[in-house]
Amino acid sequence: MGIIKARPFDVTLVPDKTALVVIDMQRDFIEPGGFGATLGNDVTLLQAIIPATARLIDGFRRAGLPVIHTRECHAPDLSDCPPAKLTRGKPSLRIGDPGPMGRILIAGEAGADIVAALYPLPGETVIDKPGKGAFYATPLGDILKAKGIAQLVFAGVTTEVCVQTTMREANDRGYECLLATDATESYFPDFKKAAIDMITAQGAIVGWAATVDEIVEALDA
Ligand code: C5J
Repeated sequence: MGIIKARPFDVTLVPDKTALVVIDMQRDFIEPGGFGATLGNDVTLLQAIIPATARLIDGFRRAGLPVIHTRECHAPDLSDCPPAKLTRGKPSLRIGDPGPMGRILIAGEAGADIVAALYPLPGETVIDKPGKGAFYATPLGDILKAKGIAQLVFAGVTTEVCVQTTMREANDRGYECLLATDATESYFPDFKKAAIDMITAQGAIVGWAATVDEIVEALDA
């Protein structure tokens, strides 16, 4: 695998030690009528990264490296959703309420599933997570350890919430983290830029950033 021309400096991904983590590319965040839309957000911003994210996933599949998908969702009885999360904000529909794609952010409902264009292949790991970070209350750490993974490439939504939270969790656990800048998005473009700046500042304090083309070129090398 080649060197990636990343920010703030080049990074080399080690074959067999690298996995892709695609965060929460779910209908509830990306399609009209889901959780993101009920919070008053413009979901078309997030739809725009689907083609770049698909190219990144294809690059990992071609290289034979693991692709891990996450979904932010809760048990139907909401036993894993703290009241502080349930009552936060002023959405038109709260978590668990019935919406056009089933109950909002509930495991097994159509809205909680991953968008068709990025759907996991049989055998790929799918992690359901009740929090913003993908390590909290999930088997992700054990799965990565079993696969011998040391480096993680991140894509998905939203940049400053679930993606950045998971990158910080991973960084604290000793993983080298690289964010694919055109395969992540926020409902707030300024927040995306700020998150990437925060991640890469101070000599990659949380991790590196590179484009999908830069990453796929290295995977194909
Ligand atoms: C949010 C996420 N923004 N996946 N979830 O609530 O970033």
